[in-house]
Amino acid sequence: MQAEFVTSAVGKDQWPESTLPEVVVVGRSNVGKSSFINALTNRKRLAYVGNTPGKTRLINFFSIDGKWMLVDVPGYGYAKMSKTMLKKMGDMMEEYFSKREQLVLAIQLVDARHDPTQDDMDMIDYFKALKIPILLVATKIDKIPKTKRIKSLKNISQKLQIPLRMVYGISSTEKIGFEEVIDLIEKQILG
Ligand SMILES: Nc1nc2c(ncn2[C@@H]2O[C@H](COP(=O)(O)OP(=O)(O)O)[C@@H](O)[C@H]2O)c(=O)[nH]1
Ligand SMILES: [Mg+2]
Repeated sequence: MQAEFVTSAVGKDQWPESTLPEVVVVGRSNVGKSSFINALTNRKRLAYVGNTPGKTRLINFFSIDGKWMLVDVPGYGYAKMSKTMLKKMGDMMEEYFSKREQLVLAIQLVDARHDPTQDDMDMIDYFKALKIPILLVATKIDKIPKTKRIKSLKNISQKLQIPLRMVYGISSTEKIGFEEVIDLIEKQILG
């Protein structure tokens, strides 16, 4: 997979002038979003790992194989952010989710070890309301014993009301689960 940074944007006027299908990656701060993007694209520092949570406050666009765009938005649920900043980021993301016509898939990351948070549920409800297809990715699956992984995916599927076939477990550190995720993204892009 050939990934290339295209641009960062705050508002609509800065979104790239492209008609490629877009896949957005969302999740709570520290869920492993940057690690996921790097592992998916085989790049060490395409997205920054382990930086101050909530520091990446822009929408970042990456072109993948010249065929589609991977879109990275700020992590949510970071408690130490001011109300003003939260509102600004919320508005920025809402504008993107609701107005970007070529958005074909939302990859929602949740931590495989825990129940989804209220923020996760709100995010999912929002995508459902906008009729944006959702792929749920449970991160850090390496931290769960192999025999308990299915149970964890089933729990997430049930709590978020997403069919199990749209729930995948991945590990960015052990590079588990990425082929399946890539297959699904490609299917979704082909429509
Ligand atoms: N064990 C394990 N740790 C991970 C995995 N993905 C991310 N991490 C760790 O979780 C922390 C947050 O990761 P990061 O990618 O920066 O999360 P982000 O805030 O969502 O972008 C870092 O310490 C990562 O090394 C994973 O698949 N397995
Ligand atoms: Mg990050």
